Amino acid sequence: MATPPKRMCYSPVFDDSFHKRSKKISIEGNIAAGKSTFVRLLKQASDEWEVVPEPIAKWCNVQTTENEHEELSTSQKNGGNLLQMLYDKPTRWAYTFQTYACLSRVRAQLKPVSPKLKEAEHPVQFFERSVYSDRYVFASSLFESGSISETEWAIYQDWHTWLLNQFETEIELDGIIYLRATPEKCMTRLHSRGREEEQAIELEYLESLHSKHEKWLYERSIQLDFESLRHTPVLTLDVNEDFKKDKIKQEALLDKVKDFLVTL
Ligand code: UDP
Ligand code: D5M
Ligand code: MG
Repeated sequence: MATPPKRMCYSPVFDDSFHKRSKKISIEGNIAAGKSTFVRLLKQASDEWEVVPEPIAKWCNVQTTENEHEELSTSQKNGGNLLQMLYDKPTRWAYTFQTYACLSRVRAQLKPVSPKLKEAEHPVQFFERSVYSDRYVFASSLFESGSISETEWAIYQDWHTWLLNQFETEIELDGIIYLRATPEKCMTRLHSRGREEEQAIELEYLESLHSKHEKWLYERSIQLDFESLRHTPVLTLDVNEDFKKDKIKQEALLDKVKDFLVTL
């Protein structure tokens, strides 16, 4: 059977002139590397920059409907804390988590952009992580540690490739910013953040995720299923030293981002 044409022309969110002048950048990095802190800086730095945070609140409180105004009973409303379930029993929940993480990221990427961004001359959307880190960092690591079975991994890769190919034009990235920090630094920050669900995470898990990031974005040595992703430019920023309260470091990081954007 012939492959159906890509969906771009039929999408209600597709706007060709906006698509041509806008840039989509994913902010990647280990758990607690500083992504959310960094995207908050980006948001403040320019009126032409918008941020799509990771939908973590949704994962911690799964809702059975997207319609916030619809009346639902408590049992219908509360689908559970999937992030907690993942860390409590990864062999049971890792695959389910991947289905929901991917759904919520694709949905977030397909949301219409704000009217303000539409008017911008050089609009940039920064996404906190992507459907690519879901697969090449998390799912891959959870598969290697045995939390995702062979069958689940095969099914996951099949639908992930198919789905992303359907939405390729809308979700393709122009660049990636890799916030690089040691697993030990991430562990310190993870504890200082104190997100309840994550307190049992072990250094070994952060090391495994770090190694996946390094192979994907630093060494660029992993096999990728998506042709465009193989050539996506990557800016690596060392965030081992704290930047949260250091204006000079923040300016230096922002300058690197601006220089990177003009090359895209
Ligand atoms: N943080 C910090 N210094 C920094 C960057 C981050 O102390 O330079 C803290 C931040 O306040 C938070 C924790 O490290 O308590 C994790 O940061 P964030 O949530 O931004 O990390 P993410 O998981 O989003 O990468
Ligand atoms: O927070 C994101 C949290 O969600 C962190 O605990 C990792 C987890 N996460 C994010 N994406 C995935 C996938 N795809 N699989 C498993 N776990 C995931 P942050 O601290 O901002 O990184
Ligand atoms: Mg975050």
